[in-house]
Amino acid sequence: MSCCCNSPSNHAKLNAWVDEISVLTEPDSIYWCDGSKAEYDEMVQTLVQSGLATPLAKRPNSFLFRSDPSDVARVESRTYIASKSQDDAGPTNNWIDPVELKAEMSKLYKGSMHGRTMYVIPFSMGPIGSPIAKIGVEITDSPYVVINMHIMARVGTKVLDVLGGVGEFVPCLHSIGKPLLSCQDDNGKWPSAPVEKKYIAHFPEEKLIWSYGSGYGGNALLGKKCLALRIASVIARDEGWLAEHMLILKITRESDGKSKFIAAAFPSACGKTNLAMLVPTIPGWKVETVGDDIAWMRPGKDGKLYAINPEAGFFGVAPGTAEDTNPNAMASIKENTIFTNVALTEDGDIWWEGIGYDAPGKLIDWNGKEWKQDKANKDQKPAAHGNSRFTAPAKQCPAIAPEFEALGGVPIDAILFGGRRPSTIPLVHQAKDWNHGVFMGSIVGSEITAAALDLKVGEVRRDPFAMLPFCGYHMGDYFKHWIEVGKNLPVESQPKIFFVNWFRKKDGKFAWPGYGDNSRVLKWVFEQCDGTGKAVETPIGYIPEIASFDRPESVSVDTLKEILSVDVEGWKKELADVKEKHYPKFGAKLPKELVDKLAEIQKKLG
Ligand code: SAT
Ligand code: MN
Repeated sequence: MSCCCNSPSNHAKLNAWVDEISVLTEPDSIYWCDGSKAEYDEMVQTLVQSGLATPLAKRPNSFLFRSDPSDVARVESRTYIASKSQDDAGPTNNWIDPVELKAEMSKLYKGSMHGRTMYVIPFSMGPIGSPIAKIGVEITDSPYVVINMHIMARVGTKVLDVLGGVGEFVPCLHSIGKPLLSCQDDNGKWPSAPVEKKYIAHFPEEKLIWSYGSGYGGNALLGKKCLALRIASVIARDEGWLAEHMLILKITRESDGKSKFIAAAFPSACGKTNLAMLVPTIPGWKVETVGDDIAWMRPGKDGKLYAINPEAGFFGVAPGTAEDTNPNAMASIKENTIFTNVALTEDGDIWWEGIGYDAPGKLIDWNGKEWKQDKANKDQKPAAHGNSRFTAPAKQCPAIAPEFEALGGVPIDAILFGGRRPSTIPLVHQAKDWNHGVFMGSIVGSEITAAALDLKVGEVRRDPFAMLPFCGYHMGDYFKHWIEVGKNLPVESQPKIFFVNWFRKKDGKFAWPGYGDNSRVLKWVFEQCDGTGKAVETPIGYIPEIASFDRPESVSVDTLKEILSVDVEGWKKELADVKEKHYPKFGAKLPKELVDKLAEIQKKLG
């Protein structure tokens, strides 16, 4: 196979694409990633020498990066679904005509890799060779992206072997948008483009991703939100499966060794990683982690839904992660970890707000400035950015499930939805059937606790299925797809669907302890799936029987009764809000099944 891009692959389409992009972006050289440890080490050394990475004396093979202060999170305002028809992107996505967007972005990509190496990263989302996995190839001019992709996906030569000469792959083009003039370097500064030049673009018909101008997280590690959610949700719709923003956990009753697998979706800041790595407070139960962010679920021959975690690592939020809230996460980041925008201690360790102990001495904050903790100063700026992250191999998690790499996935017994809801929504309730569960997913949201943008305190910011920024097509069609998937599963094999709420308040304080005590709710979920649970039927679904529910000592019977009862007036308001404000957004694409379900519950509430 002749190719000017020194390709190790005989895949003509891939080579032609790499050639085409190198002509457009004009890099100094092209490097095909083999995924080896030597490659990782070499790239890290280059990053250390250039001043972008700081080795951490206290954590073997671990490094700290500080990004540009303007490049610290996903940029939803610059994220686009460029489908041919605007109606296919729907009311919840930014849309630009794909022809127009390509013309605009091609201008930006022209020569954008000057003075840099263009890396070609073949990667697999999902265990290599799994029938549920998908292959992508990311082209990037960021070595930071390469090393993060090494941890977050399976990368390198093995993937090219599976791809062969004609296999399908999702092309993912990424440039940080900072070409170098001759003899220039980055001067130890994080390269990126200003926000008005950033684009995170998805072309769903072509199954193509173009990202420009950001080097950070989900903007740049294109296997994650861009491929595994936005593009995969479109592929899943076409192929009859589900690509979801869900953790996957395994819960085992140790007395008889029986296990159930649970997938769960929550909007951000609801403790998804903590739930995925939960340490139960009830004796005799064990929780293990399959995934903390994304689940791909396919109907199996036996009619059950089988899920894989398409990722190989955790890209977790650092602040708030501590030994007592998430010991498994803390153990996962002891070594071989990349930290971004956390604070640095004098002895070469990391620190962040909520790590569980005071800042030791003088720190360097995420902006690279000296910082000393001043507890008396309530306005002190945090040392670690609120969205600072760790990138750690999933295999380093002591609670990783043995099925983490199971090629066929794990059979899902239950699906949970949840949000931060100080009132109305009980600790847990179970859907009466699949479509009721889809209804629950469609109304997920968190209550605004501090006045934000255009919402008032107490209003609910809806985030259906926690997929608002991640669904690659019209959300109304997405609801419809969920209903269709359910129809194709025999009722007895369908996962049971639950709605949980760890955040109920009483007299201004959390009424439920959360964290490890959430295992008590998982136990009830387990038993409901097992046919041994004790439940009460209500207008909103099944609720645990109080007498047999495993209550923690810190929660009184009265409080438990309160958080496990139906707040009829609250629910009437909730449903009116869904009917009047939330559902109309989806127009004619809102499935009739959901309208009917809403009416049915309203009627039962009286
Ligand atoms: O930056 S990521 O998209 O990878 C993480 C997140 O925002 O949820
Ligand atoms: Mn996420």
